[in-house]
This record gives sequence, structure tokens and C-alpha cells, in this order.
Amino acid sequence: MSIDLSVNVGSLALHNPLMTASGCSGYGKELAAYDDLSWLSAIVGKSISREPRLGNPYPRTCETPSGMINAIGLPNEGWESYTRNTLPLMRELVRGKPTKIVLNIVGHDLDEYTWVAERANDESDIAAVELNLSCPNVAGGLQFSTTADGCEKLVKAVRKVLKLPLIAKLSPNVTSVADIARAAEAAGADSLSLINTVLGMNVDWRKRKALVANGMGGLSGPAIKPIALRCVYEACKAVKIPVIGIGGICTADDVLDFMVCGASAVQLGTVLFVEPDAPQRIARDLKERMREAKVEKLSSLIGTLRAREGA
Ligand code: RRO
Repeated sequence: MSIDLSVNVGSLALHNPLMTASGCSGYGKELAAYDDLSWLSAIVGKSISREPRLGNPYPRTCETPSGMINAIGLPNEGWESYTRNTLPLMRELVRGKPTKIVLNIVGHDLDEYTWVAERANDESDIAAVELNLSCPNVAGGLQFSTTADGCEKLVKAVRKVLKLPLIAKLSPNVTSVADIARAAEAAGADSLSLINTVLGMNVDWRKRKALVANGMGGLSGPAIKPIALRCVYEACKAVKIPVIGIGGICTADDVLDFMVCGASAVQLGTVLFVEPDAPQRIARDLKERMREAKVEKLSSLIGTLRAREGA
């Protein structure tokens, strides 16, 4: 039985559903040391802003039951250095491979987002731009993702200048994911990705200290998978554009859980910290699971979750 893992996220044709999640594995070279990047359909880099940023004081991460908390605070080299140093390296890394480059962008304000988005048009080999609307770790960082109005304004402004496919990355730290998803769609996003991390906290009571210097941070890993599945399911019911699922995915079964809830593709994040070659294992296991279930085309599973009787 020949198994077809290919999926489409709007105009993005992917040879399998496995992308990296922004911020969890740098810009590709960090993973290339462990695994053939061909197991991934896209590398989504850490958020890039117009200016370089140093990020938050250390410690920036800590472990939690079934996950981790981060409060990195968006450190990045800024657009100029990114295009001079990192993007050329990424092009080299994916040359001859089916792996696409997705640029994740962030800004203090509308102006900074649109400044970067406009320049992304002129760079070759960027397959799509993911808008980070949802960083939980910088002052004011949630302003674009926690209200439908803020989200719509930002997506609209970026859509106006960006010619590439636009993915809006949404936060789970909101009252209604469906409202924000609809706002992003109305403003012209081509697809959504969710979820970013869940705002959380971990402390050492003996030291009377939080475990990350920022105090609070974003919780990720298997601990958040049920929250992520719920958010993806709600978003998929609310919009017609494709949705990329993110949140605690570690196995092929996790991928399939997201896909039956409506995700067209997924992003792998925290799992890469413990197992940088997880994409290979997950891609192989996906084929195995599909063979067992006698499913030839992975895309045929998207959104096939059945309502429970009486629901
Ligand atoms: O850099 C961070 O602290 C960070 C970002 Br931009 C984000 O989008 N999500 C997250 O958990 N951390």
C-alpha cells in the first residue's frame, strides 16, 4: 500500500505535515547536526524583528511536569543580520530538499511588523511568513492576539504589504479563540497556526523564587496538548482557511489527533529539545499508523472527528 503524506496549507504544498515550531530549534542549522532536514516539510525560524533584541534575563527556561516554561523575550539578530547571515545559510541547508523556509516575524508595533513583512517580499526562498501575534513574554506582547480588533488591525496592515502566503499564529491565552481566528481570516490571513504557549508559572518555594527570571512564561510540551486540540478544533469550526496545529506533539498519534480535529499540518516544538531527530521517527510512524488503519492519503483524515452521540 503506497502511503501519501503530502498535505496543502492553502497554496503551500508540503510533502509531509511536519514543520518546526518557531523558537524551538533556531533556524535549521541546529537540527541539521542531528537529522536530515528532508524529514521536515518546513523550518519555521525564531521570530525576527526589524532591530536586534537581547531578550530577557536568565534563567529563561525551566522544566515542568510534562513540559517546560520559557520566557526568552524574543532575542534575535534583527532583519539586517538575518538576511546577511542566517537566511543564506538556511538556503544552503534546504538546497535540493523538499523542506521550505518559513519566516516568523514580530514587532513592537504595526510599523515594525509591516517594515519586516515588506522586505520579506524581496527575499528569495521564503515560502511563507508566519506572524507572531502571540508572544506571552514581552511587555505589551499580547496586545495583538488577545482582542479580535487588535488581531484584525495587525493582520490587515501586514496583508496590505505582503505578497507571500500569510500565516497568523494565535495565542491560547484568550477568552474566545474562535473570535480571534475569524478576525485573522477576515483581515486576509491565508492560514492560522495555533497554539503559541500557555501563560504559566513555576516556583521554588524554598528560595521564594520563580524559576524563570521573568516570573511568568509560556508553557509548552505534552502538558498543553489537550488545550491545543481544543483550540484547533474551535478555530477549524470558526474559519474556512487552513489551520496548522501546534502543542505538545511528540508522536505520530499526536499528529493524527490534531489532523482529525481539523489541522492540515502541524508544528513540532518542545519535543525537539529532547529528541532533535524526532521528525524522522514521527514521519516513519505516521506511515505505519496509516498502513494499520488502511488510510492511503493522510489529507483524507483532516477534520474527520465524529461528534459523540448526544453531543
Ligand atoms: O521569545 C519568547 O519568549 C517567546 C515567544 Br516570541 C513566543 O512566541 N512564545 C514563547 O513561548 N516565547
